[in-house]
Amino acid sequence: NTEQAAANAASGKRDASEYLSQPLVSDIYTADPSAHVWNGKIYVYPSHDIDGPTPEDDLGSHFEMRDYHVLSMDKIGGPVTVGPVALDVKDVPWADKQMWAPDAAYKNGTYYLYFPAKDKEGAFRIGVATSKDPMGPFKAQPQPIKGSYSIDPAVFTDADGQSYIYFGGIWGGQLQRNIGGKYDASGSKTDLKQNDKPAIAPRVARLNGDMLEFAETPREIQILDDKGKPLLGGDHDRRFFEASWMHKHDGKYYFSYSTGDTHYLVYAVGDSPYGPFTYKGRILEPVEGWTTHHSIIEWGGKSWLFYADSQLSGQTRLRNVKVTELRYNADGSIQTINPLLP
Ligand code: FUB
Repeated sequence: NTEQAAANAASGKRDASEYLSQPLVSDIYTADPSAHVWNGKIYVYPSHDIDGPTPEDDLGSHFEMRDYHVLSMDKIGGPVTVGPVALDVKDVPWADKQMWAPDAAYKNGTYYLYFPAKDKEGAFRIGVATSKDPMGPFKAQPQPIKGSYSIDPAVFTDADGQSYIYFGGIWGGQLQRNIGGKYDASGSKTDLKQNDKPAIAPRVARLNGDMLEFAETPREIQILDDKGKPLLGGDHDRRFFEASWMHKHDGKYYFSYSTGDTHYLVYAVGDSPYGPFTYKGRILEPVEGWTTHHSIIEWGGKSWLFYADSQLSGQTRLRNVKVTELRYNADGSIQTINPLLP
């Protein structure tokens, strides 16, 4: 991995030693890593980036992914196994293209893979596929989750066993075209263009006991500033763009996400899985490449941030996943990480 990064660096890119951490795998391009610890092993569910003909645009049309591979490792820093194809778009009856950021969950002997894809009408929906093996292969449900829309599902299971699905993404993720839960193909390409109104909210829904359907109509998640006011649409440094993740620390609920066009990973803290959440600060400063997308797990008595950048290729459409330690201050705030060494 380091050799490949060094080769890229030699061809005019950054030197490999300038990065805080190195790509986990270089056999395939990967992004949007959702990590989980099951049976003492770490499993990472990433997007599988491929090179395609579509030019880059603001809608992410250049992210033309068609399948998923699961990564596994016995420990952080140990060898990483790249699994075979875990799910292919051709085996998802309702999906047409763009298998974007997935997540996974486990319940009662079954692993669930949650994934967004565009349907045949060009609307993003969220599907579920199941397997008895965390590496797959997964078998997709014939239809997307009823009432689902937009992208970037993240499933969080609370201590009482109840699971919640967080999702949404503006611009190419189409959240702004689903106000009211119904897809409007003629809606804005970016956001609501209302800088002084509350920003478009990410969504959360309780999952049914079978993990295959929403148990309720998705709710809007409120992200507030330190005065209790909703973050505004014009606040691009802090407002929600995409890449929801939920984790708990010291009994508090941490909702984290990407600010997209300002390229930060940030977090907000609350007392319930539904929020409201109060914005607290940055987790990760901008990486090389337009996007990053993350997950946070505990392993070996420490917390770990999985994220992605474009170190290996130098291209936004061909990313590589990474991991680094995430540290808290005594007051529960997260220490901001710089992905590039000073
Ligand atoms: O990988 C495609 C999209 O880019 C993801 O769904 C977003 O989170 C962003 O990483």
